[in-house]
Amino acid sequence: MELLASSVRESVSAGSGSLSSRQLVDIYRWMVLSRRVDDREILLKRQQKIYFQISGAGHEALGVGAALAMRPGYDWFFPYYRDRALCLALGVTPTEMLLQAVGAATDPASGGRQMPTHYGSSELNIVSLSAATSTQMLHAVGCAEAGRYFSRNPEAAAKAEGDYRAFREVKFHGDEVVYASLGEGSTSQGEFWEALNTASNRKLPVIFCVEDNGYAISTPVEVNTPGGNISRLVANFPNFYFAEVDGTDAEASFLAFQAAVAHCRAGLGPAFVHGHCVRPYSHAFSDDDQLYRTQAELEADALRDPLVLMRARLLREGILTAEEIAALEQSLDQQVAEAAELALQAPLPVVEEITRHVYSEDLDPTSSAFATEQAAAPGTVAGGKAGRAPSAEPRTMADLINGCLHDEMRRDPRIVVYGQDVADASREEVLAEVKGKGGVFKLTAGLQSEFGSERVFNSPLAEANIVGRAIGYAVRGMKPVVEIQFFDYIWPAYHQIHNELSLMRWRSNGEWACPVVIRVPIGGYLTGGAIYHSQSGESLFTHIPGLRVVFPSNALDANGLLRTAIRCDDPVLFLEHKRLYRETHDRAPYPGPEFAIPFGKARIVRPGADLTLITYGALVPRSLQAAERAKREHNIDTEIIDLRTLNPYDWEAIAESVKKTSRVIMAHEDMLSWGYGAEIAARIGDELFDYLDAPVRRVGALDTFVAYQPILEDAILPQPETIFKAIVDLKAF
Ligand SMILES: Cc1ncc(C[n+]2csc(CCOP(=O)(O)OP(=O)(O)O)c2C)c(N)n1
Ligand SMILES: [Mg+2]
Repeated sequence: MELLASSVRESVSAGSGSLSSRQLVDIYRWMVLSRRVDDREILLKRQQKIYFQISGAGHEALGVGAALAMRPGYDWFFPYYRDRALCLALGVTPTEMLLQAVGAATDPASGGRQMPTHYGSSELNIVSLSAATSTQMLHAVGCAEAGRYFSRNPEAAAKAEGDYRAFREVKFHGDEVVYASLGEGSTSQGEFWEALNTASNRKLPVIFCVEDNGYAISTPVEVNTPGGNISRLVANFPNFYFAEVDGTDAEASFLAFQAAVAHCRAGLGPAFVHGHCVRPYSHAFSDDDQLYRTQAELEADALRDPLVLMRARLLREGILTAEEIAALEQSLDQQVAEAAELALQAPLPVVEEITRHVYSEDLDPTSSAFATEQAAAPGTVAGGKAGRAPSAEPRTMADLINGCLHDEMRRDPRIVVYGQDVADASREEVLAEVKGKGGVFKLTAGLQSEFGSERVFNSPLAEANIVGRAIGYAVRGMKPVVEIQFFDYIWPAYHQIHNELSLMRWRSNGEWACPVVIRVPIGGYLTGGAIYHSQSGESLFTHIPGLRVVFPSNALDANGLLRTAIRCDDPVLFLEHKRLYRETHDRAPYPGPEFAIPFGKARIVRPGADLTLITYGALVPRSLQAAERAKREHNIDTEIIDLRTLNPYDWEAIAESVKKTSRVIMAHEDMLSWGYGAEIAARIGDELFDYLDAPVRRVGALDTFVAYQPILEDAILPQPETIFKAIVDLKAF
């Protein structure tokens, strides 16, 4: 079967125009195979041997047409759940599909973690897909950017020891194309438009395929698409090749994809293939389309079933007889029945393995490999703009982050930096006259000037675009170190962070990973920052398995932790407190280009015997002030633990201190209720109860947003006074 597909692929991709009889038979074979796998799954679902079913019925002609115009393992694929025929024709076997349906341990796409039709194959370049509609559009864009980057900078693909590169396989081809598909309903998602934006602007070789079956579950096309036709809406995007085809006609579909591929391979820009197809089955097994579609409409659709149409053509043109078609279909039935038998006998996943691949098993950021704090000699090596001449002068957190970015970019050609306003200037020519911006907080200043616009550039003003593309870059082995301009505006990217970035490794059972670094200025105490420039909210991210969350409180820690974040193999949210960027008290000399701090190692900021105060970020200096006052005025000796990383966090340091002091305050800037401290307090209560002489206390902001007027801001956010009172109070308990 696979051999036949490749023979079709080779002869038709030579640009021969219409298809031969043999090729049409092969296409019919793929289409029927796809439908038969669906029908088998439906049977298994009725028998309660599988747990979910969604079919690719009606989309087969479009999928086979696309697959035959492209090359598996060479081109890249971001399909969606209707793409069964596409994936079969690319080389996923019916057995592999059914292994996923039964949730087998040997399901190669997810090891029993994902629903059926959530494909993924590193061999075929099919990137693990989620159930979220449209997120993959942005991954496809980043993937195309990475392919272009590697083909222009092949030396960047070289394996390197000592960081994530040792574990990321890189393959690329100068003329590769990237396929990304979705339903017409899903084109309503912003991510679809954000992807068109960047693919168009950067002339990327992405083929966007809209599989338009007229419905999004029960919602008809005109509700999602003004005017009812997506082709009309996208027609003005520059650099695109556009095709609108009858997606029930395999030959027309194939020819559209062939032209789209030619446009993309030639480097002319992206392509948009809009295929009109049908949905002969309900949305999914659990849906009943007779509740919202008339009988007449269903009957009209049945006449456009791509299998019916192709069968009629084969008969009409005398390519196959009815008996030959029956024999072919019977052999496919047999093949699928055997595949189902194999799947039903396959071993099931073992419960003990379920936490595997939440994080990298190859590179542990808590390990001693990242403990180079002692080895590095402060002040001996200059870091980027922060100190071109070697100097032991203390520098701010902003300087040491900037210096780390410079040094890491010099060391690792796979790093790209992008985000809103991070470039010195998008119009490079102006840099002859002006200094350049380099970020609203200047954290990325000078990076574009040193490393060029291919590695450091501005993104559109769209946060999901920034993170979604980073996922696509990273699955190719690149290291995007992106910036979200303000934590307050991270929310459009939360879907990508929660459902894609942090999940990629686990949901693909370790097959795919996207170790991205997201740098985010966070926090208040700005005097006038108000609601939309003062937010905290780290616990919403520490609650996501798969994501590392870092929150340094001083310049030196920021430098060493950012280096670990960049070199490690997990996605990292790197939170930078805006108020600490340029403080004088937390400055440090540049520690050199190999200075790294492992994750999960707290720092004892102030040793003490009476009480433990656990904190991080901007509350570290405030806690220190409070502790000094408590010592002065009440002779209370407070031990302050700066967690530095929130996931993982240093439980050993907490436990050791609590066992010593028996009194604990957990203090953070974020709102008190459901905050990060709730988890730590609960765990202390649970595991260290016997050592406690008093209840665990928490200090946090009022349960409200930060107001503009400084009197209100001061009252809302925890102050040194608040912490001081908590210390005195708890000691007296
Ligand atoms: C972000 C998101 N919202 C909602 C859903 C639930 N959902 C799954 S499929 C679907 C309809 C998709 O319709 P369309 O894009 O036209 O694709 P089709 O199923 O018709 O091929 C919806 C609403 C989802 N999976 N993801
Ligand atoms: Mg649809």
